[in-house]
Amino acid sequence: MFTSKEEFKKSFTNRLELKGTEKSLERAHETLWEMTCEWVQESWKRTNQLYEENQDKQLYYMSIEFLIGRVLGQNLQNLNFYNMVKEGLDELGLELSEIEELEIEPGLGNGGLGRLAACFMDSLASLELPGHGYGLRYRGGLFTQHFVNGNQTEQPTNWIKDTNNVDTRREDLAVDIPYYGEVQLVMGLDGMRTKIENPEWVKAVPYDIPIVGANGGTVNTLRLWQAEVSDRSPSVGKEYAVYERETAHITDRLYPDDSLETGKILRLKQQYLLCSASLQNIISNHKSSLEKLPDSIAIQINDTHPALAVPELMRILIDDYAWDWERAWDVTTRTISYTNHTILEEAMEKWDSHLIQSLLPRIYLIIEEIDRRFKESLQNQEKDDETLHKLSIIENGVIKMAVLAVVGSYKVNGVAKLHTEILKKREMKELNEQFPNKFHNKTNGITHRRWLIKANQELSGLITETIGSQWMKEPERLSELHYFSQNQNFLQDFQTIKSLKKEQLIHHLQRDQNIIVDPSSIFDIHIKRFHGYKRQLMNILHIQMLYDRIKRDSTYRPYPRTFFFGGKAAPSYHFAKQVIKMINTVATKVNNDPLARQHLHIVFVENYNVTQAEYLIPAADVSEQISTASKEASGTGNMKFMMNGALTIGTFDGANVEIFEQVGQENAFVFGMRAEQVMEYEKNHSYNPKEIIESDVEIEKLMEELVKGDWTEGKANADFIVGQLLHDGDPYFVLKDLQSYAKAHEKILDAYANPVKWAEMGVKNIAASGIFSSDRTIQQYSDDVWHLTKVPSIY
Ligand code: 26Q
Repeated sequence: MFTSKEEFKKSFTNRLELKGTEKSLERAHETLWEMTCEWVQESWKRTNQLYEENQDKQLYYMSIEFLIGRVLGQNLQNLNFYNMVKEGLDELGLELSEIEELEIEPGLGNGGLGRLAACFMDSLASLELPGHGYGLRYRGGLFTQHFVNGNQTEQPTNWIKDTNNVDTRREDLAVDIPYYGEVQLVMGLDGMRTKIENPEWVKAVPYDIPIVGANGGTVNTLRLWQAEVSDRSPSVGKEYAVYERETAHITDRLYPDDSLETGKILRLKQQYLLCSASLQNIISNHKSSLEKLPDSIAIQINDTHPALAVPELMRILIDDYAWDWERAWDVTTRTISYTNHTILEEAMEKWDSHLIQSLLPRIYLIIEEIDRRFKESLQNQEKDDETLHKLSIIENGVIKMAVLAVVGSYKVNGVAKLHTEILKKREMKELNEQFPNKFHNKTNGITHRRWLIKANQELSGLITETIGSQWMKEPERLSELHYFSQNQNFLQDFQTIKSLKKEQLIHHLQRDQNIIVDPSSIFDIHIKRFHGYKRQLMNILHIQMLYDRIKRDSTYRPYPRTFFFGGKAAPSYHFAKQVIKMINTVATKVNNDPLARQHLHIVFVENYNVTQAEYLIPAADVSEQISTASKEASGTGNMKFMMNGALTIGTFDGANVEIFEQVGQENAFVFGMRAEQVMEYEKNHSYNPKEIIESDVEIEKLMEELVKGDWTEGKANADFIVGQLLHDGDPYFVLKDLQSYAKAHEKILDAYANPVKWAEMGVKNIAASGIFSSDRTIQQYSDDVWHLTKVPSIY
């Protein structure tokens, strides 16, 4: 460890020289990486020692995705070395940001759910809480997106290098996972035991990533499993080469679908590998006191993807430790808790019984028994058929993972107030009535260390100069900024920083995509996965309306705006891909029109990921959070924008509701239908988009243009978009909310015309954003669900 810049420079130069005379940026990166790893190593070891000595309760967060983003800069930041290293390198003629650019971010997640898991890891370590992650080490992360002729293309992303990876292989902790085989009863020393005969064994090897908390004192572990061939005999009747290939396949890539792709055997193999390997690993450390498991550990499952943890923990306790069912069920259901992240019916995981039965025969029997006992317990409760249907885990050959997860855990939560209410009152009403104390809300959060301190060092510096540095530890203290929303000097500094962040984004885009953007335009940013309910389509339709108005009305000359889009569509999600194609087509038309381009500019950022988000969010004036009310469980991008002083245009959906509550609706642009209205329309099937078209000339004209193909290239594209809006009944209420959205945009223009007022609103947003730090979320989980004790690091 070093204590001064001079020491760092000396040590860095010595190491660099050892690597040879050629001084490349790559070599500097390698050197800095190795040094950082060494600094982390010491604290990592010490943290683990402390946990072991104190026998502290440990939390294990199981998730099929961890979208951690780049690691080097964040670790330096949390170690409090960032500025010293930056200055030191500067003096050596090296640019830290350029070194950081060499890191390929591990894209081990699709979007919100995976990024949330990463924010939680950061908060756990920063709050000095013993909480670790279990996930999968996909060889290929989320695909790289390129546009060819306006269409999304997908290339594999390989983030793993030959040397200097972020993770360390732990061969010593490898475990074997059984797939297939037959369940048999065998006589053991203590009676009959269940055993799986002739399974196909797969070895799961863990790779550990250190999670460095604020100030570098606590370093927790993110353990990712990789599938490999086992030394045990492979399955009978399968060629070794086939077994080898199939095994490598298991953790070969992340499923690039964030909602739809179910029923795939490979996905099931992934889920079981995660659950079984993690539980074997956990249990091996608690063998001697399994009765006390709920006091010594907590397991949180991130959505239902790791819900097989319930039957797997039962299996281990019953088959490997000869427990009876009741004892095993008691311990299991006091150890596991579950977070739901969706209310979209199609995203609720269901598995074909036959598939589970054949791949995981013992697990299937346990799920069956859980279901049988649960149904038995309901028998004298006089439930109607509809209720029994909602409460069944297995029905008509289908296993409902959400029901399994609720029944098998002691706490279940939604991720924003509105979402939890919808779960309790509608989607999971019967389950909530059955288990009245199980359901609770934990509104999501984001780590302010990555999304403000790291991504916007300039703003973070200004905040510290203004209110001191305590807000970094207690982000709710950002509220002290409220007072400065009336201070002209402060507002001016805030504006200067916003312009600087815009310049930095422009520079980045110019280098990456050769796009030139007007820095004085309003930066209006819509970045997230492409999905019907997120309504990127509504955004682009509104831009078309603006274009028409500019062309038609010579008095309408609005202040210049740049509309940024960013996001990927699941490769099999055709509608989302058509929207991407359409946005690119509209962009070409608008950006090349000599008149329109003075007012409107569309920029579609290719390959949106965590790194791009770190450039985009601090530069935003306007944050687009426009999902159909009731559909977005929470959203977390909304919080990142707010914390960087952007103003939200949004619906009353997910955590937007709480954002508006915190900052006041007068400091945001709220529009559109409420969740109850949407759900009412859905229930009664009473929404007819044709009525909107017929009663609104502007929308009618827009639809005519769409039908004619004015805004699309090729007939297929027009047919798809028009088809969804007209023939499929506009399932996401795009046309219904369009005018209300347009009015909210008008208000944005009015407000922006007064720059001081605009800045004031931005500062009020920052001041009200502290509650959305994931530190608050994690503290609430710890208080209400996990009951962890802080383990102060020695620093
Ligand atoms: C399921 C089965 C097969 C293949 C893939 C999947 C799958 C994968 C990922 C299903 C869902 C996801 C991800 C869901 C997700 O990201 N949900 C988001 O979670 C955020 C964190 O809570 C919320 O803020 C968002 O509102 C929610 O959409």
